[in-house]
Amino acid sequence: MKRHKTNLVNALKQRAATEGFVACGIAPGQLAPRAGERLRQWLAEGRHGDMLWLADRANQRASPDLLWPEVRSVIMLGMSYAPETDPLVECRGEGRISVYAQRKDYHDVVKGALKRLAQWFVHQTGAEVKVFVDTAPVLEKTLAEAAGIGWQGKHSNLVSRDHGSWLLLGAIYTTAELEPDVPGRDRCGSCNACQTACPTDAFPAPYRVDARRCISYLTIEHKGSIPREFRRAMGNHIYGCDDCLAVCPWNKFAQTASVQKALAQRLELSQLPLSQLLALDDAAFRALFTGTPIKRTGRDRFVRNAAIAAGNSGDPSLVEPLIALLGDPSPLVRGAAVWALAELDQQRSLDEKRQRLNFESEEMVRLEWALIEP
Ligand code: B12
Ligand code: SF4
Ligand code: SF4
Repeated sequence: MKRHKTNLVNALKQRAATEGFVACGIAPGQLAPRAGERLRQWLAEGRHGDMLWLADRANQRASPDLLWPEVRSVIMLGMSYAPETDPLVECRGEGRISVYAQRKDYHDVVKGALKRLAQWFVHQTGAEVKVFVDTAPVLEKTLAEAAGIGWQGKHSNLVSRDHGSWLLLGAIYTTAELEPDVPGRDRCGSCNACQTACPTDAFPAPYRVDARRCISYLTIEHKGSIPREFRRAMGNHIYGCDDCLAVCPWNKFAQTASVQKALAQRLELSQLPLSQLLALDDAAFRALFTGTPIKRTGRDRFVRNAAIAAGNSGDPSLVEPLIALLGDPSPLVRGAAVWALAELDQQRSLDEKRQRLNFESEEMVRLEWALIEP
């Protein structure tokens, strides 16, 4: 029987590779209580910010069997998205979009592959399965470590010896009883490159990211205006951030050849001029980002981010596009444009304030104007 199961797991791993997964491991259906305790502590400290959905189903997130009592094993999978260009190269006048977002939405790609693999597995075993990518109450990184495909690095993401920090994760929960792999061993050692690289000091203590300080959260998840204390530190990040991932020394083993065609990088998205992004209306936004994860954030939040990056650009040619945004229908965009214009050209912003403040009805934007002083 054991031999039969070993053959099954070997066949599963081979099949996973044909579906484009470069990593596959088995975790038990029950996580050690420590994971849940740490998750609850993280939530109690408010580190999830406005992502209330993380707290809503925290009990189910803490361990697979609390989400699905019949689960016996978790098949954890990783797909490579190793970048073709150096994500740390900054170009004046351009916006930086994180590596995972410069391609087709991984939720669709990974989910499709997971479903095909799960179907094959059901056919082989008759077991029940459920597949998850990202959005369900599942501690994917902790499970991936438990399944031996890597370890949670100090930046909290899963690091693999073969693919560095460039793996996207997915999970198949199953009622089948499979032998778990040996959990991944922490190989960060004395390295703290990711902590030093973080522009907003989002994890002064290793392994514990404060989402409220993370540029990824601020540019993608956060719906309000970007808190002032983080605006300059955002630099030209306009959608997500890879700084902590990109400096990880384990990336030297990652190969772009491991990236699936379906996840191929759209290189044109790695060098978009801010002047073009500031001018996007809804239709142009949707046309440019269709099929990518960026589309879900919506035009207003995206242009808000681009305006902040313009304020940080030192590029005087962006003054006019920012002035055009002072009359934008979205208060989120107007507010960001007020700040950015003042960063680029104090005198023009004072002139605009004199003309516009009396006509501004939105409290949030009035506050931005109020902070512009000679
Ligand atoms: C919420 C979320 C975010 C939030 C919060 C990030 C975070 N660190 O949790 C925000 C919006 C900031 C975010 C950003 C990013 N995300 Co995200 N995100 C998630 C999501 C949906 C849930 C993560 C979660 O459960 N967080 C809760 C906290 C408590 O979990 P945790 O950080 O793992 O906490 C553990 C450790 O802190 C540990 N711990 C606590 N104290 C201590 C102490 C010691 C000593 C040790 C050893 C451990 C330890 O225990 C905790 C519980 O296990 C997952 C998908 C999923 N369902 O898992 C994707 C996911 C983690 N994100 C992913 C990605 C790619 C990113 C970004 C790189 C995107 C980008 N380029 O902008 C950034 C990276 C930022 C970063 N450094 O984390 C990938 C990561 C893949 C990987 N290789 O790990 C995931 C798995 C999505 C996927 N399916 O691939 N994300
Ligand atoms: S994604 Fe960027 S802001 Fe967030 S923790 Fe990593 S380096 Fe810091
Ligand atoms: S950069 Fe260094 S500390 Fe951070 S995850 Fe990679 S190896 Fe670990």
